[in-house]
Order: sequence, then structure tokens, then C-alpha cells
Amino acid sequence: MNYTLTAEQKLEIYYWMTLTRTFDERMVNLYRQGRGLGGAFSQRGHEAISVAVGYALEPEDIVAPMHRDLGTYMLRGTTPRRVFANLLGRETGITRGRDANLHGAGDMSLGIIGFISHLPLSLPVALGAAMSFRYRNEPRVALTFCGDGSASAGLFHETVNMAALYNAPYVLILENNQYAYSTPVSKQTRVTDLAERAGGYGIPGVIVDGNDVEAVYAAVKEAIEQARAGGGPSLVETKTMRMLGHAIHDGAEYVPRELLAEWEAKDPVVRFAQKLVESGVTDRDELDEIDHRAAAEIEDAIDYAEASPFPDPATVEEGVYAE
Ligand SMILES: Cc1ncc(C[n+]2csc(CCOP(=O)(O)OP(=O)(O)O)c2C)c(N)n1
Ligand SMILES: [Mg+2]
Repeated sequence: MNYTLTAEQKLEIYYWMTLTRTFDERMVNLYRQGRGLGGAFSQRGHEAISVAVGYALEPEDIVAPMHRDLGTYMLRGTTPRRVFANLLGRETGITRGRDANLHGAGDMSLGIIGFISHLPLSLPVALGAAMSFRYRNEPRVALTFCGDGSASAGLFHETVNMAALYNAPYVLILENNQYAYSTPVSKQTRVTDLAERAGGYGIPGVIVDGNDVEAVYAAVKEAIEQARAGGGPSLVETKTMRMLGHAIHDGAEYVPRELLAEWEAKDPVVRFAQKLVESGVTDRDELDEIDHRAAAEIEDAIDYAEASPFPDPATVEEGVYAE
């Protein structure tokens, strides 16, 4: 199938990408000013992936995102207000201030399984959702994400094998951002293209430029619709670069500067903006207007979060399922 986007859809995607980028830049600033609270994982470099995936999913599908998939959370309806409130530990956040992070930030009314911190535990949980769709004969897909580091854990292999064996409507996005904390991919495996692993389990493995939003959209849409039609699972390896440290406290001094410079030149947001102008979809003025709209939404989210109350300590046992 040919999954090309209309001019209107491209501008919509640009809006979500600039919203994700602006959210990230403001989040990093806030933490550097001492106004942050929990852990914060930068999204820089991952915007094309998380936005394209969120755009490719249908409302009835289920997604289990990781910590660098903010665009997907937002596209499914998690507002910047709720995410910022979560990061600042407020009652109005997704976890009602229980976790000042993206961990556990699920909302099943939006089809989002909360991110499970223990990597890669989201993989088998999302597979369970996919199998329930299959058993009920529902044309729905479960999609989940996995990092290069997470793909080195045994559970990755067990889950992909089982998904393949049962022909589950399951899509796995492998975000290869070159590092797992301070460990480069070359120190985890002799394999360069992690998508090759799919062949070992008898499913398709596709490699896509993770900084090209249109390419990611086309590859992911194809994988989703194939799974929906009963064609079984696939793995999409999106190659990108984690442009900042693992989390806000990490200066990433161990990452060669030349490698960052190489990827900076391929920045997914800048590149898409240039493409939109060069191909005549829009002009710089309209993109500036979209940037301003996104910036205003993020400022509103920060104001909302900072004005929100912390949870009442008396409610600490609410939502605890074991004692
Ligand atoms: C079982 C387990 N071990 C260690 C950690 C700590 N940890 C959190 S993120 C991370 C690196 C993950 O790397 P990757 O999967 O490549 O994702 P990225 O952070 O690069 O997006 C580690 C080691 C964890 N969350 N779970
Ligand atoms: Mg990684």
C-alpha cells in the first residue's frame, strides 16, 4: 500500500512534532532552573518516531509507549497539561502525582498501557492485549516500543517468538538511538541492524530512518494494517540518536561530539520543516505560526501544572492494589 500524506496531514504532523520538541525544551529548562521534581527523559531526536506512530494508530488500537514516546501520548489525547502536571508530581497529573515521571502514565480510556519501568516488560503485556484482540476476532492492533538496550534482554526474544508463533496483531517499534544509558550498541551486540533479529523468528523486520517522519509513518502504517488484516506481527527498527543524556542528570560526556554533530545535521523537526517549505506545502510564516501555537500551549501547560495542588497525603493508599 502507498501511505502518502496530504498537505493538511503533513501540517498536522508538523504541529505535533513542534509541540513535542517545545515540550522537551521547556521541560529541560525547567529542571535546570530547579523547578523540576522527578526524573525527566529527553525526547530530543525521537520526535519523528513518536509522532508518526501516534498518527498511524487508530483510536481502537492499544499502545504501550516507553519513556521517549511523548508524541504518541499526546496524539492519543494525553494533554500537555496532564503530562507536565505529572512531571511536577501534581494531583492533576496522569498518575495523580504518584510518579513524577512518564512511568506508569497509562490511561486505558485513551488506549494507553502505562509504561512499565522494568525493561522490556511492556512487550509481553502488549502481546497479551494483541492476543485478546485475536481471540475476540476484533480488528485491532497492539503496538509497543522497545529500545536498543531493551532488545538485549531475554524477554524481548521470548515475546517476539511468541507473537510470531501465534500470528498476533502486534507491532514492535525498536527505537535504536545508539545508546542504552552509557552503553553503545556496539558494546551490546555484534549485530548492527537490530531488525535482522526479526528473521530469526520468521517475521518481517524493516529498517527505517527514524528522523524522517514520513518514512516512519509509511513503514509503521504498513505494519499496523498488515497486522490488522491478519498478516501477523512485524518489527520496525527506527534508527535515530538520543541527543541528550539518558535522563536530565546525565551530561552524556561519554558520547563522541562528532556523532552528535552528525545527527544534529539530520534533526527530525528542522528537516521536516525544510522539506515542507521546499516542496511547497507551506511557507516559513505558516510554520512560525504553528510554532507559536505550540509554544503557547506548552506555556499554558506549565502554568497549569505549577498552579495545581500536590496530592493530599491522606489519599496515598488510593490505587494501591496490594498491602
Ligand atoms: C530490567 C531493567 N534494568 C535496568 C533498568 C534501568 N534502565 C532504565 S532505562 C535504561 C536504558 C534503556 O536503554 P534503551 O532500551 O536503549 O532505551 P533508551 O533509554 O535509549 O531510549 C536502563 C538500563 C530498567 N529500567 N530495567
Ligand atoms: Mg537506546
